[in-house]
Amino acid sequence: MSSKNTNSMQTYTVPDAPFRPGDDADFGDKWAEQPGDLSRPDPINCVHSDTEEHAHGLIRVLGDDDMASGEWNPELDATELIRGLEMMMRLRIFDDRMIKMQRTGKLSFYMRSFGEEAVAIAQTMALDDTDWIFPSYRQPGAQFVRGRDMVSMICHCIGNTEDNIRGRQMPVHYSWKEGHFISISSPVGTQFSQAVGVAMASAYKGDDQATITWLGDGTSAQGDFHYGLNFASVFKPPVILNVVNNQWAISTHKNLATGGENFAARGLAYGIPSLRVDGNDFLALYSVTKWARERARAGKGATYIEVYTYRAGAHSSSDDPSRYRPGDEFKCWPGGDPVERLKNHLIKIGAWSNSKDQELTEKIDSEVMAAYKEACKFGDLANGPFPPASTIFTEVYEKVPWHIQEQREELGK
Ligand SMILES: Cc1ncc(C[n+]2csc(CCOP(=O)(O)OP(=O)(O)O)c2C)c(N)n1
Ligand SMILES: [Mg+2]
Repeated sequence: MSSKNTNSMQTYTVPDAPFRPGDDADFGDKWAEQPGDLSRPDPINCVHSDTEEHAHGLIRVLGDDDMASGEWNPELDATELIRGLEMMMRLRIFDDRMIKMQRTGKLSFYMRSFGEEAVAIAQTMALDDTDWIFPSYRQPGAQFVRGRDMVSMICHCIGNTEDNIRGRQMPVHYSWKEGHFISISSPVGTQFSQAVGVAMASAYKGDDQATITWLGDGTSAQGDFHYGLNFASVFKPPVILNVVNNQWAISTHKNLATGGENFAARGLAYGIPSLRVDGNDFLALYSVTKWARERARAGKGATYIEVYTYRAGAHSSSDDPSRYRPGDEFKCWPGGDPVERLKNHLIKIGAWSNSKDQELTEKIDSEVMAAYKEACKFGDLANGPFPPASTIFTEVYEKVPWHIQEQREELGK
């Protein structure tokens, strides 16, 4: 006997991705939203309801004509823009070298920021140098802004004897005390609550620091996201909370992470001013982060941002996106390529040229190559040396607990 009630109107909903392998991906040619569509509210006196349109629209500065306009134009001078471009180019070249190292067995695993280079670079440039950074694995670019040495970054990815965290973390789980760059944990999303907690501490101590953090669309389906937002809503600490909606969480489309219209609008329900920004637009990213930083400085609490972008590469070196999405999907993204867009803007305003670009590419190429060779002197995955096993037990606890002590003795045998 069937238990199915044939009169039932209920349907079981499982959302799908818009395009699958073999489909022609089509997101439309251009964004309907244009620079200048949205006003820039006063950051100090603004409340969440003043950002309704900003949470439902898309903040842009760089137009389809490669020119900057609108109230959100941060009016950065060309030197700063070229600095931003250079760091994005460095990150892309660095990522490509790390993938080659992974493919040749010199390191075990890697994750690129391909297509999302503007995110951490523009946003970190908009902060004060001592602000706290709680990244996910796709914001290593923040370290370039703060001046971290590439050799040290590569040594971490290899997990060799010069890895500053001695192989205790997976590759791309950078930790850098001097740069106020806090390591992510592999279980995604924990950084949101940690960031809010540190920002609450800043407010409690009355210091001038703010905290920024990022997690992905997929991760925002976890409780951690909501705990972080709720604490930020209640205690109003100086924190900038970003959801990087890059359309995918490994092979799971963002349609499975929210049933809502978008990710930005969620912040309104928490009473937090909420913005949605073109994540491939360097200038817009810089500008919204400056705005959020001004709010933090004035004691106005948290800002929540959806960074709207597309993960152009594979999730990681272990992933094969051709299994779940059209191969050329990223080329159809109306937001284009963040590096090309800033470059084209600079050329358009007469501050850059293709030959300068070529020269800089070659310079960075050789810098990355030299850093890679230098890092390998301290060991690589294929050849060692590795940090000694005894370092598993050091530098974690100030006072070693008895059970760890027992394990240490066991290893010693
Ligand atoms: C708690 C937890 N669940 C699952 C995983 C495995 N995992 C690692 S990254 C990832 C996808 C995250 O996607 P998203 O948050 O959209 O970030 P993106 O990779 O797109 O930047 C998953 C499922 C994990 N590391 N931690
Ligand atoms: Mg994602």
